[in-house]
Amino acid sequence: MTPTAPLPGVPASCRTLFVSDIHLGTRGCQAGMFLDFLDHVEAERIYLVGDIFDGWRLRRGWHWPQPHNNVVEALLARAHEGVPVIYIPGNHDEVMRRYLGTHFGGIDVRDEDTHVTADGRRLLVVHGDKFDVVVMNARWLAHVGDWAYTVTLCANTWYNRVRRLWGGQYWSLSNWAKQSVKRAVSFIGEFEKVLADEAHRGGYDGIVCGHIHKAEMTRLGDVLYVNCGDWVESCTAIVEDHDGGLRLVDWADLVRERARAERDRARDARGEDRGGRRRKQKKSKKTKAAS
Ligand SMILES: [Mn+2]
Repeated sequence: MTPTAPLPGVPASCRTLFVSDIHLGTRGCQAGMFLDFLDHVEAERIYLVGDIFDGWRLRRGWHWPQPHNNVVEALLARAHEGVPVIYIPGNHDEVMRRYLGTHFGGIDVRDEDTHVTADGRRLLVVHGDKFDVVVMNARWLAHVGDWAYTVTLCANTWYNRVRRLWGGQYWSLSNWAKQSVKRAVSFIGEFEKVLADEAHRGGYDGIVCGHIHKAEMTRLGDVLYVNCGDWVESCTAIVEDHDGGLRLVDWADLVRERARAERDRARDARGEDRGGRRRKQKKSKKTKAAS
């Protein structure tokens, strides 16, 4: 697929594209924006870093307009064209976890993956929900041994499995944290730290995740913490250039800039200044100089 006109800040072609938390099937999903973004970038490899659709919501009320279908079709089309697409399920689309290790329509479903950048850095790619319980208990977990960390990680999976058996909702740590600003701020900091620690523990150069709907690219200790953000509250993605450089793309911001630039161009063409007034003075001077 050939991308449409390039946009400043976004490479028309990139080595890898990382996106997470699209939440197809919910009213908040910005499917149209995501399709527009996908139209502008050609990627050699695509990572879907979890919560691509929202199974928990779908069960309650079906909301699946045409653009949501188009997103699925666009991703399948990329896979069909030979672009490796790796799907790492999250907690909202965890039904996909039943298909770990399988391959459908050219899409690989994996629990996690190791991505090696063009400049040789090893990045662990995970959604991030399995660290919820660790994030909640980070304070006391810091004082106990490695075994407690492992047990807590396991507990998270089982806790939610049992909850589901009883017909309960997935208990969302991020939703809980969002109930107060103070809680949200400390939660985000804790989440970032726990995930960076996990990368460090595994000897990775960095970690790519999603889950908390907060795009970020920052160095924490000796590892790179990268969060894809989301396509609900914001429209963000992570792009790897051909030389291995990573960048955070804020699509909503770029679209706004594009619209502003187009308005300015149209105004310039009409001979108006940025405030919409005709540039009479300047024009007459120019004509004088020309004559
Ligand atoms: Mn999630």
